Amino acid sequence: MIDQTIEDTIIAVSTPPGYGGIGIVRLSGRDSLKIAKSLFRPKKRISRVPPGRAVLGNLVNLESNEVFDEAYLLYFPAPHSYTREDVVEISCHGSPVVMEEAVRLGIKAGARHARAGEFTLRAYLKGRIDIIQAEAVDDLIRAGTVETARRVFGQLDGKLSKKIGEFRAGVIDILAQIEAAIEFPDDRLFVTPERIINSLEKMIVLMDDLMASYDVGKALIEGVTLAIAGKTNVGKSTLFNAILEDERAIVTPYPGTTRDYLKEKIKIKDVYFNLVDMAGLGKAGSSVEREGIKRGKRIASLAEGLLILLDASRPAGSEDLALLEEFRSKNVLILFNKIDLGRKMDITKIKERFGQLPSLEISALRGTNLGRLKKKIYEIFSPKIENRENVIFHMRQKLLLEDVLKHLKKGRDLLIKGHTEEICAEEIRKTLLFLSQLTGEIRADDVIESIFGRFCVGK
Ligand SMILES: Nc1nc2c(ncn2[C@@H]2O[C@H](COP(=O)(O)OP(=O)(O)O)[C@@H](O)[C@H]2O)c(=O)[nH]1
Ligand SMILES: [Mg+2]
Repeated sequence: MIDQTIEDTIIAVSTPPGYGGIGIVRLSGRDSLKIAKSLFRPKKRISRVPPGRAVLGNLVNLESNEVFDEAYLLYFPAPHSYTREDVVEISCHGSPVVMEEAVRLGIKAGARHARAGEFTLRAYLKGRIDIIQAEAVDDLIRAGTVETARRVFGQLDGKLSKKIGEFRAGVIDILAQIEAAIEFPDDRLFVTPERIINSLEKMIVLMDDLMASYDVGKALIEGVTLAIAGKTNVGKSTLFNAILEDERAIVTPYPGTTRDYLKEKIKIKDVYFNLVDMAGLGKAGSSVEREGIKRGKRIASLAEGLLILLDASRPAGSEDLALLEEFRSKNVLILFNKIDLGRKMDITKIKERFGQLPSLEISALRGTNLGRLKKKIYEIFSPKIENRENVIFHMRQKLLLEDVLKHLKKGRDLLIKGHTEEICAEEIRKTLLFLSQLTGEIRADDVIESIFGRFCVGK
């Protein structure tokens, strides 16, 4: 399917849908220029279209000889283009009808409408970029912060691919060492099992670290999920609204008002947080409430961070303490709410008992300490990029790295247990397959479809 259609010349609007100052219609494939000429007429007579230079002209329906816009045409001959094929970009006014008419005329002249992500797919199929870089194209377009964009661009630029290439070279080097050990058993001095184990160990540490970066990558792309947990009526919905600066959740003095959960994105500095308000995690009054609590517990256990809210105007109850106990090993910030009503809770005692957990006193209703709260949220829960050189952003990448690691570790363990180098080499060789899938050197069409299917048309 993919191979059958790569010979077609494709066309699509590459700017987002809707009205804009300018809009771009893009063509790729061997007939791009010929087809473009069937709907574009240069203002000045030219013998040939110069590569990479804007040519001013008109968009015209040649059959009726009607001009419908003024436009620039840019021609990028293969292989110096986004797709490595002949590419033409026509910049006209950002009018949906004008652009659609240009696409219609292009199709009439022999082009085919491009599918989602097909321009980038061709860049991959023609070998200009690998799959990791292709994934990064879409991530870059969707990046929510400049920090994320900067990281993603590094991947688009080939940083992660280079790292994977180094891993592969490392694996091949280890395999070569093993071969040497097998072939020249007398030269044990140089290639001892210990030395091979050592090389494997180093590699495992580096890969483990890269795999662990998925948490950071996911947080950068999707935002950090922060759930507000606490028993009913402690002020969760009030706090949710106060942080959002919006009356998003319903607040009433009656316990059990919030039964389902609400999720909203907020940005603190350069990080997105997905804030979740939910039902109180305490005793349920009704079956609806019980379901809400069940969901709430699941959300709380899946969230990257928890704001555990306590009503400090009342003494701590067993439900409060149970909640703190249940989630104390998670990334938690304890919030003592309703301090405007005075402190009846033994805050010092709770702080002592859960000493490792950070806490803050607030009034969600009055807005007391909300600025400090946001600062703390950022400090505690923002993704810890530190000085990581590479971050992975996709589950696909993580799963393949997991496969690689599994076989590396197995190979190492076999040697440790005293098995032969041959058996160890067999395990290690298996990692090469997964490394090739990671960069897309080995093509899997279902993977390709799922990656490029996420793209927009025209990219
Ligand atoms: N005095 C005071 N009342 C608050 C504060 N936060 C929430 N409340 C009140 O507590 C009640 C329950 O609040 P709500 O946000 O619905 O609690 P939830 O059940 O945890 O979502 C409402 O009457 C709120 O106005 C606060 O900081 N101070
Ligand atoms: Mg509520």
